[in-house]
Amino acid sequence: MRLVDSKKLFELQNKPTNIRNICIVAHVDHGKTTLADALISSNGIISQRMSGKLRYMDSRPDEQERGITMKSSSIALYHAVDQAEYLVNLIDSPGHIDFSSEVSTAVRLCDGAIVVVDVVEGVCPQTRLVLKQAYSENIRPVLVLNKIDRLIVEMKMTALDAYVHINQVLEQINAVMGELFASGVLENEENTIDKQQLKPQKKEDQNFYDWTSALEDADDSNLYFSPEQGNVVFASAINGWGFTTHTFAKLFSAKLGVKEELLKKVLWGDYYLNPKTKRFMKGAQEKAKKPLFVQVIFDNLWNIYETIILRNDKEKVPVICEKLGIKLTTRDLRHTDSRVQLQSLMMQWLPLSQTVLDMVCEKLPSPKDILPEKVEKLMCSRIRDFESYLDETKKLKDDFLACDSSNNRPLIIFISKMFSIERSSLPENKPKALTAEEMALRREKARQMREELKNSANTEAIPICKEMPGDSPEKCTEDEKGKEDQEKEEQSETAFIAFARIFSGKVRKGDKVYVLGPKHDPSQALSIPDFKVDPNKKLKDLQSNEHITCAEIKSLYILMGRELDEIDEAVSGNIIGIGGLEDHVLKTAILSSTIACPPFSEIQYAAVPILRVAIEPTHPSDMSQLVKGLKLLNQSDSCVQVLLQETGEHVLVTAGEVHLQRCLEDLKNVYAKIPISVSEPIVPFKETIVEPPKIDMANEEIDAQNLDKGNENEQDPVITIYTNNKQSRIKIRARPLPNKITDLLEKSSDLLKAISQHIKTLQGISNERLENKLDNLQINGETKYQLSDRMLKLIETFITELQNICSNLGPEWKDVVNQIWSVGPRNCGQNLLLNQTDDYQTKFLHHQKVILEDARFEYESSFVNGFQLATLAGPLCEEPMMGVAFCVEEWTLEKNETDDSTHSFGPLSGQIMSAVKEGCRRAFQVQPQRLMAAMYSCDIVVDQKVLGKLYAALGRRSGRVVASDLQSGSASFRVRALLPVAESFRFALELRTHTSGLAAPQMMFSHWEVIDIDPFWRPRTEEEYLHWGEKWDGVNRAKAYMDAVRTRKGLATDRQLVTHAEKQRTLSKKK
Ligand SMILES: Nc1nc2c(ncn2[C@@H]2O[C@H](COP(=O)(O)OP(=O)(O)OP(=O)(O)O)[C@@H](O)[C@H]2O)c(=O)[nH]1
Ligand SMILES: [Mg+2]
Repeated sequence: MRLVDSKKLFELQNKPTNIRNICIVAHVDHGKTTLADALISSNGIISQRMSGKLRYMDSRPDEQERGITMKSSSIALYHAVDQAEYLVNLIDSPGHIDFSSEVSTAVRLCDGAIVVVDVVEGVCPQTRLVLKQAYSENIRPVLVLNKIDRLIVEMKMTALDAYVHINQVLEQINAVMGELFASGVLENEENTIDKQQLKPQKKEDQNFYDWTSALEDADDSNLYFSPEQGNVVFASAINGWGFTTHTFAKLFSAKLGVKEELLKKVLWGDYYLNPKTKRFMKGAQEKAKKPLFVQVIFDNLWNIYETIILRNDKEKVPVICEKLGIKLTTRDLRHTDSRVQLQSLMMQWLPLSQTVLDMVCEKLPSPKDILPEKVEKLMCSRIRDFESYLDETKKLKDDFLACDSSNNRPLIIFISKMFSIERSSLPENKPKALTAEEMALRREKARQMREELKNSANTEAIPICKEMPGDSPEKCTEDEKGKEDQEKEEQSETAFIAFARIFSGKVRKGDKVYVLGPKHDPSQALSIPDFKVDPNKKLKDLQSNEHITCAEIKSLYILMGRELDEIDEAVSGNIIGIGGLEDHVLKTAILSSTIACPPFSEIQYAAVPILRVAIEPTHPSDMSQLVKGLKLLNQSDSCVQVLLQETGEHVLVTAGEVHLQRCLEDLKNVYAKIPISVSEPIVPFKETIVEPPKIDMANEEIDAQNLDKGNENEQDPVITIYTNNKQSRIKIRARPLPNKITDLLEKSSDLLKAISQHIKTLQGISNERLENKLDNLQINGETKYQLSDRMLKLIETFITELQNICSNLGPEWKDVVNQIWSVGPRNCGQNLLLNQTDDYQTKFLHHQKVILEDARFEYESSFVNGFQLATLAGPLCEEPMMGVAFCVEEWTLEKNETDDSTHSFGPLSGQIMSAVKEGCRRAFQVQPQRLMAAMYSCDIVVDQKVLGKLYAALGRRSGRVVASDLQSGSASFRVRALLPVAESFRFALELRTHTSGLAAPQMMFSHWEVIDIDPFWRPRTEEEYLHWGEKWDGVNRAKAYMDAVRTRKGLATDRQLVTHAEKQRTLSKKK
């Protein structure tokens, strides 16, 4: 039974200083949901006995079945520390890498985080990831070292060994924090120096900056986890206990006759108790003494576990209870399962929920404590500077900091995701509990009916009617039936609830608010005089340049895990659910009373959606249902992408296999409710070129002599191509781009995209007569074709970085910075178009307004588009290119007075585009071509017994092991491997079956890697002929991938379908 009703929670909502918004984050299976169970049971929402077994926050059937969390969900808990009452909004997040986007959306709403670490497994990849996420969102973490019982029961460690082991784990975690801190400080310093440099400098010596001092000056005292500070809980979530050293300081201060404060300091660390002097001394390790922590805490703990669990000594249980001053019920004492006894004993002695919630309330900040840095980070994206906002927007910073709900404060609500729920389970649609009077009335009615039935003569003929009078079905007219059906249809529909946090102001049911989309630009909207938003427009009615709608708040809820409690209003600082916004919000948005509010910076997702499948309804007539379902699925999941290909295929892009399965389940059962067929996974590839190989496939050096000359038709690497009307001649050469440049391009994709956008605007202006257009472009004294200071700064950094890289490369790369003409595909990819002509000028990175008097300028955008098209679909199998530089060595354009030829070949711009595209493809084809495969990095913890099987499975799938370490104190290995995505399907399943469930991989997209096999390979050198003969018909992995893609896309392959053709004969004989 719930101990605290929603009225009390609602009351607490109004005191932001006593609110804690926190999430539980960790690596998969480290015990987040089990910990959440323990915390929830303290509020009586689930019984203590069921805590750890129920996994209440895993409300989906598939979550329960698989035993992993897939969606993050929030629950409001009540907690009292001394006299103060707190409201804790607790979000349980998934740990599986496929669902890391759910962690990002949860972290965005919180001020603090509980980081759970399994002490046996220690720091795992996701532990790092979540710590990084928490750090970058300015969230304060506390630590729970979970599963300490495993050290005793499974690992059979002694108390001292366990202490040493835990020390190491703690050190690992703190090392991660240290790394994050150092990189964060340096980044901040860089920004401040930039700002200082922008200001006029007075002293000359300001140019000199001491980097080392930045790290030394920065305060990191609160950063690390240390038991003496009370931000580390030692726990076993499954057994329901947990403590900090402060808990024991309190318990033992009277017993030992020592002050609590002193005990707090010496309980953790290298201290021991000198029995003679009765004093605490330093240097336990040196003198081979037992540290105080082991002596006072762990020895007792070990004693209890050994007695109850390992020796199952039933008689000792009452003795222990008496010593600890705990009373167990007779039912517990008689229970045959010793774990039950242990659990109820430990739960009473060291209640986990109390320890953790106390720590949360004491150590984690309230919404009022939001830091100015965090506010600025929320308000600005990477290429936006806070100072560049208009005053109205800048003023909002104070409102964020005040976290106040008085009427003069603007309303600012951030929605981090939309989650779906069956409409029938919304509180307003649930049958309401009857009041005592209503029940009495019903009883009376029922009694009357019974009497009537008794009195009537022919009782048997009248069917016993269970419905209330007036509800009988006979009375339903056709009309009403139709209505009912309609209602039913609506009932079965899913409703979307916005998962939101109020940062400022107060929201009431029925309020009208602006919904600001993620692309909203406050400066632009504010600069338009009399800016109005059409109140009837919904998200689907908006034009591409509109990002604001008006919406009414239909319902507000307190989130209670599986349930929702309806409320009428909510104030700043709270995490709430908002209903009725499905037509206004796709995934994230801001609700505000002012359009000056900027959209929040984009949430950084760790997992890249990479796994694609094409889906179609099993019955073609269900197509519209499918489309509707896909739309809902897209809205409900921040990581999924739904695409409609040019071919008409519906493609679903997900983060991994588990994510895909969840999406398909949702689609089949909730959103579309139709049977669907799913294609085999579509694996993305990239196409690239490499330097000519020096070693052949037989591992022999290739030189001029042993190359089979007759077979070779070396082509000139420079391709000359003409437009169809021969008016323009273009010479193009393709070169493999050095890795460092590719990496830089990848890193700066958002910047490059912004530059391309800018250049397009410039071109637009110049094409349409600049003079006429200029007036329209003036916005607030700033012209649109001027880049912001921040952009200029970013471009400058990019140029310096690129120049640094190029100066270490060969002479052909020396002048890349000035030669860049475009990047592709889609203006932000990892291929370059370089202008190496003598007489044509381009300025990509030099962003000035360029209006050339050159006749070719008019066709420049066609030229660039040709390159974009070529890089979007390469010649191998129409997949995007990566890491290729196309150097244009010549571009001539003859003046053509008569327009005849233009007519017969179409407009010149089109001809140039196709000529460039064709030229790029041909230039690409004369180089050694390669496919690039997407690689997963897998992290697998395996028992040493099955290590061999894991290696074999990896080998079969062309994976390779990068590192493998023995986990300290256990017999399992942590293996890090790289595996091509194309080979990864059902890898998890295979591993599970081959290793009897002892190994489970965590796979995450890592990078693109060149498959070093020529897809068109055939023996060429003498050694290769010797090895394979002239006609080689083995399996070429690269070719197999290429052909699979080509077949899927309906392109020609060289596969021979008929090898031995023979004329068909009629076999039947005439009789
Ligand atoms: N021995 C032991 N097992 C525990 C403890 N806490 C949790 N477990 C077990 O660890 C497994 C995973 O627990 P969950 O709470 O589902 O883990 P989680 O972190 O929520 O997992 P995901 O949500 O999938 O990331 C379950 O089988 C739990 O019973 C503990 O303190 N000791
Ligand atoms: Mg979980």
